[in-house]
Amino acid sequence: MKDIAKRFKANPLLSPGDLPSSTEGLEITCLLNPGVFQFEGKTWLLVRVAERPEQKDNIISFPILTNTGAIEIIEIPKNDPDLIATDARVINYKGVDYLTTLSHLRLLCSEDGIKFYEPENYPPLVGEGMLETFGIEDCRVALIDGKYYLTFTSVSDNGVGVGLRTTTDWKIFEKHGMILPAHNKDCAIFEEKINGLYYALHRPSSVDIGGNYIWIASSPDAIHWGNHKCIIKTRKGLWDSKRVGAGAAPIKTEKGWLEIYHGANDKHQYCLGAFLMDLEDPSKVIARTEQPIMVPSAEYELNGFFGQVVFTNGHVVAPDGDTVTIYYGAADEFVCGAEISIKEIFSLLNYI
Ligand code: MAN
Repeated sequence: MKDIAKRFKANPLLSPGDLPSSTEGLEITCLLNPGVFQFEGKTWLLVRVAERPEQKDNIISFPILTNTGAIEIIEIPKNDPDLIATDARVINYKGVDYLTTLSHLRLLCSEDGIKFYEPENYPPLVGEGMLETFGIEDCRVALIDGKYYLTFTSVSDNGVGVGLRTTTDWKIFEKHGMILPAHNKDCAIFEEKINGLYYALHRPSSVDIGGNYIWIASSPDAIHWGNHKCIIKTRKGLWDSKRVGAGAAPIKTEKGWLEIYHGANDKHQYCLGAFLMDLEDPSKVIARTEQPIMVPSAEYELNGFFGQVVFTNGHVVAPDGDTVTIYYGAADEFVCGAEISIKEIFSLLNYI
């Protein structure tokens, strides 16, 4: 196994204590999984900010949004026989699933790609309406013809689906609602049309037959998606045996569209790998890495809110066309950075 990610010395770049919480009575538990883009000469992160009240002994408490956008706190005694709390991220109470934190998305920018700060007058993006009462998460940002397309996970007791908002100035957003209904997440739109159509990777989950696989779809307008095809499956016995999901928008290279994706095994260890799609018909996968290209190994990746996780949904490709700076969530708690060489990824791809 070869880990080819050169982690930033300054990691973690962002920790929960670095930002103020959005609301009195809540604290930031995790800063993770940023969408990434360039805007006005700077590198920007659209960071997932996961919050909950300070935890008291013997009680699990977490916020949810009401229909009108107000925050309601739910408190459940830990010894309640109707509570199943075995995963730090989700609980089940009286047969209903809840998240243990409520996420919104916050904009940060940087001149050097390492030190990030919150600029003034850029509002956070928060969940709205019945399909986002448990928040919005893990945004991918695609820039197409001067417009930014934000695809993120919308969570509520109805399920987990993909929401879309668009913007040109990061101040005014057009809301397009849920473009891919539950259960679906990890949606990354290609940053260029192919033969006149928009393309996107996405990750529906099929619980009984099938699994957590990566699919591709096309669309005339980036809102209505069809022509779905399953292109990447989990692999028994490997690091991506349990679930796979796309990272950020595929990178256009001479050899094809290169996608860095995450895979998890049944122990919930999240690693990164890569696959390559045909330039003219991206529903054809032409190569895939057998082994992961990045494995949780640094202290901040092994230990945190949910340990053993590296998860990326945002990157910047350097003008040299080779260096990809990925920004990633470590242990579901910190935002980190690392450089990966495209040439090195290519040397690890197995052609199919
Ligand atoms: C999974 C994890 C969580 C996330 C939920 C809802 O349980 O990825 O981090 O909050 O799904 O998307």
